[in-house]
Amino acid sequence: MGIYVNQVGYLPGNEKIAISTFPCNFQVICAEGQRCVLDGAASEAKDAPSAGEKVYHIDFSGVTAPGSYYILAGNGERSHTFQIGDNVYTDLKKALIKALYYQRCGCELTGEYAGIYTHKACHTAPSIFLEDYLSKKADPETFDMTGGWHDAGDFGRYTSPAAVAVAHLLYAYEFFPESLQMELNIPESGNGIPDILNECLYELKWMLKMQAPSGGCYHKLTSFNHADFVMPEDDHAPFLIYPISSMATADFAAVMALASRVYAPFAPDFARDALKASKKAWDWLENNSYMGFHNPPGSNTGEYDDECDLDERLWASAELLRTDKEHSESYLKRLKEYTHMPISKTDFGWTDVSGLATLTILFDPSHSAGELESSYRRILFEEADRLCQIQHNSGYHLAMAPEDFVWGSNMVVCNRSILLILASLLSEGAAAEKYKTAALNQLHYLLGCNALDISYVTGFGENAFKNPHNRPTFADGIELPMPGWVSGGPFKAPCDPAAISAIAPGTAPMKCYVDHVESYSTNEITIYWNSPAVFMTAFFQK
Ligand code: G3I
Ligand code: 9MR
Ligand code: ZN
Repeated sequence: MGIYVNQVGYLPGNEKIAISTFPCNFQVICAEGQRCVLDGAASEAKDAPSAGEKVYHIDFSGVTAPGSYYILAGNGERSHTFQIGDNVYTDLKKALIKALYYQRCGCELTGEYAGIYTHKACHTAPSIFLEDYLSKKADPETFDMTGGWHDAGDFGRYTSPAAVAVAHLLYAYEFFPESLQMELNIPESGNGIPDILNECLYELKWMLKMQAPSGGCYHKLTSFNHADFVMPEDDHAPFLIYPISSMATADFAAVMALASRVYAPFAPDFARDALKASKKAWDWLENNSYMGFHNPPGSNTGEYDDECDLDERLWASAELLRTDKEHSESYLKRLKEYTHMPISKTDFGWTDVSGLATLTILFDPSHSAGELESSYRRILFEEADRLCQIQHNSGYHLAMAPEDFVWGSNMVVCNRSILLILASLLSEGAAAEKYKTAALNQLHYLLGCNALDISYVTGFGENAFKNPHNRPTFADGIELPMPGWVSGGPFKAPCDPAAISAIAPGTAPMKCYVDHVESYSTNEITIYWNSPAVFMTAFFQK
């Protein structure tokens, strides 16, 4: 039994709906002074199929005065305390980005910037090719592959996830620059470049090392097997350069084109290098067909396997078309071809990046895609309306059907918010409001308006999760995890031992989660689960 709210809070003018699991009369209590500022009755029952229960809506949109509040039911049940205010998501937005700094690999994190979450320089040894490692070659060629962000709770660095994470952040900056000017207290702070771009540059510079002389990009840089649960500087396994994949190459081409645009005013030399690297990757793509990736036998680091590279190629063609005006014709030709392939156009995750193509096509100020634009617009709105419909039927006002609770479901939650934000930006009046509210509902879910009454961002909310599957969190001896991390969240088919033993078979998808440090399938953190949350908060918290 419970009453669930966004534990961080609400902006004054927005719709505010708490979810109760029982019918009730309620009061909204202002925590300072314990005054009741609104009372009423919850709605009639609504089905919540993903949670396997009925729920009741408590609409308290009428409360707009800044302050701390909670909701009290007639039977004495109460919600967590939350805030109403103009800046409720300001600290959250900053922490979601700062979290990436803690993933920096190859350098020391000092107390000056990392507070208590310091670590020594890690993974600084030169790397060798996987094949040389496997054949135990006597004197293998070595490469400096240092830098970048640890992908997740593991120390691997993978090209496609890196590209997607950086893309979410750079697009967020392109859309909402006024919202992303804050300093993050990182080593580069104060150098005249917005810190979000400073942080992304750390990753992008590493990514440039992942391009082979042929123009193709290596799929990943990891040890052969995952490290034990140690601090990164205590992981001394060799980091290996795995083969090229066409997904990695296309994602690289796309994000480097985007980066060359975004960094042009701030770091012109880097912007030039990025465009050059992007075009080189494009040439490789033009000369090579699908090149997939699977781990060799015995290797268990992240696979990020993908049977289809057309969405990645689509995104690369769309980004280069927008950025590199010199070769528009060849990009447009490919963009037309990929557009007609039977692939999604509305996803924003590492497996399917097609939505990033849609985004860049629809918001390209020079409308380089010409007549193709209208079909992308139609597809975007079809998907936005489908998501609104799912929300309407979900009980929790969440655009997630039971089957959508995959590994990393919180990424799907955030990515769908991005799509709804785009629909809002492309609409006017009541339609724009409708999509905006729907996008915001996804954030409410993430921050506590869910069947487990939990905030899926560390350090934000009275009942925020505390035990991410993250090696430093386990090994650093510090009680609380770094703030600002998004958990992967409920997974309908949990598959790690910790989750399997904690979650009874038949549990409803929205409840298939355990806040346990060993649960990699429900409670890991990744760079590309934080990045869409940055996009979302940058839109709502200007
Ligand atoms: O592609 C199928 C889709 O066709 C199907 O409808 C759907 C239904 O479940 O499954 C889809 O595949 C899923 C795939 O992700 C793509 O979403 C797999 O079931 C699912 O197991 C897979 O999970 C991935 C997981 O690695 C295991 O491979 C996560 O997305 C991915 O985020 C995660 O990544 C790991 C890295 O390997 C290592 N670093 C940490 C990171 C986070 O846990
Ligand atoms: O810690 C690893 C996590 O980052 C990955 O997402 C996950 C799936 O690849 O694997 C985790 O590592 C586990 C390994 O796969 C099996 N032995 C236990 C490891 C730590 O729990
Ligand atoms: Zn490292």
